[in-house]
Amino acid sequence: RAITSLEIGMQAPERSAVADTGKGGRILLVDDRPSSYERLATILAAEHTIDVEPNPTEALFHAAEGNYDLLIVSLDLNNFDGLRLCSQARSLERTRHVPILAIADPENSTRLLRGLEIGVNDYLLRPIDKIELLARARTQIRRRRYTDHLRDNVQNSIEMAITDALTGLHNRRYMESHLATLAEQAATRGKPLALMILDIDFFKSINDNYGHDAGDDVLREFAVRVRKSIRGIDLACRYGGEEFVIVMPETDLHVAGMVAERLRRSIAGEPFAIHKGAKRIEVTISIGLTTLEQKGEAVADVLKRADTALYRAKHDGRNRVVS
Ligand code: GH3
Ligand code: MG
Ligand code: MG
Ligand code: MG
Repeated sequence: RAITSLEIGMQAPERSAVADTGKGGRILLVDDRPSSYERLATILAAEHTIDVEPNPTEALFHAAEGNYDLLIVSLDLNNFDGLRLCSQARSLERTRHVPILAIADPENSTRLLRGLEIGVNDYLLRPIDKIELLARARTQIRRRRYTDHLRDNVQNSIEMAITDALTGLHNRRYMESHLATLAEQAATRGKPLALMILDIDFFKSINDNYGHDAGDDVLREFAVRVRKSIRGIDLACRYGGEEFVIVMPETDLHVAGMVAERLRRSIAGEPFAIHKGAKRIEVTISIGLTTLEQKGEAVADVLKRADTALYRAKHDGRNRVVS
């Protein structure tokens, strides 16, 4: 399910981004005619930092590495094809969002039209007017910064929407939206999938004895230890207050059992430090473990089975793994 902008609380751009003058940008000027680039660079240097690169292949490399706000590309190069650079810059992930301002002689206007089709953002015809060049460069740089700012906002908001704020693990919503996909992948690839529910034992009494903040410290430290015991492809989430779920692709019951046991020991074996107070707290967890049993099994059933196993782990005395 897609996350809507309303849900992720997208914010209006900050005033500073809107009021940006577009000055102080980093511009890469691609031009191999000294008479041309010397003049352009002199004009632009009044407001920006300019690098000049005559070779489009080199330019593409610099553009991908150099964090430029704007590419200015001459389409009447002596020795190269500037259009090709424009189209390559548009298709590369690293340069896709860098605006391009093309420059051409009027007799090359068909190349300019091609450029616009390829994704050039704006153009200027020679002879270049100083004021116009500066104005168009500023406009592109301003827009570039503004869209970067929006993109960062969206990324942060998505991050927040799928992350548990206390522990930094994924949240329940994210896990639920991905579990079905992981189960489907496991089924089509004929691979096992393990899932465990972990619940901290007598967590209420940790809160009661040491305070809610100490309880929060324990949850954070618990998440740190969980992260240490799982692989990159495993999915760990905070499922509820002091309940966590770990989904392990390509893992059978035997291996998952060893992971669960190792994790249980890593919790019980090392008392937890809390912020306030020198005392370290003994913590144990109970784990209910299961695997995807057949193709197309509903993930709710898998979760239910893990929960039943967890219930038995609690009932049998806690600080144990049951599958
Ligand atoms: P059991 O061994 O049966 O799991 O006992 P328990 O005390 O862990 O279980 P119970 O479900 O009774 O208590 C869970 C407690 O977790 C109750 C709730 O106040 C606390 N809790 C839930 N979320 C948070 C949180 O974010 N921070 C803190 N400090 N406590 C939380
Ligand atoms: Mg409980
Ligand atoms: Mg508990
Ligand atoms: Mg619980």
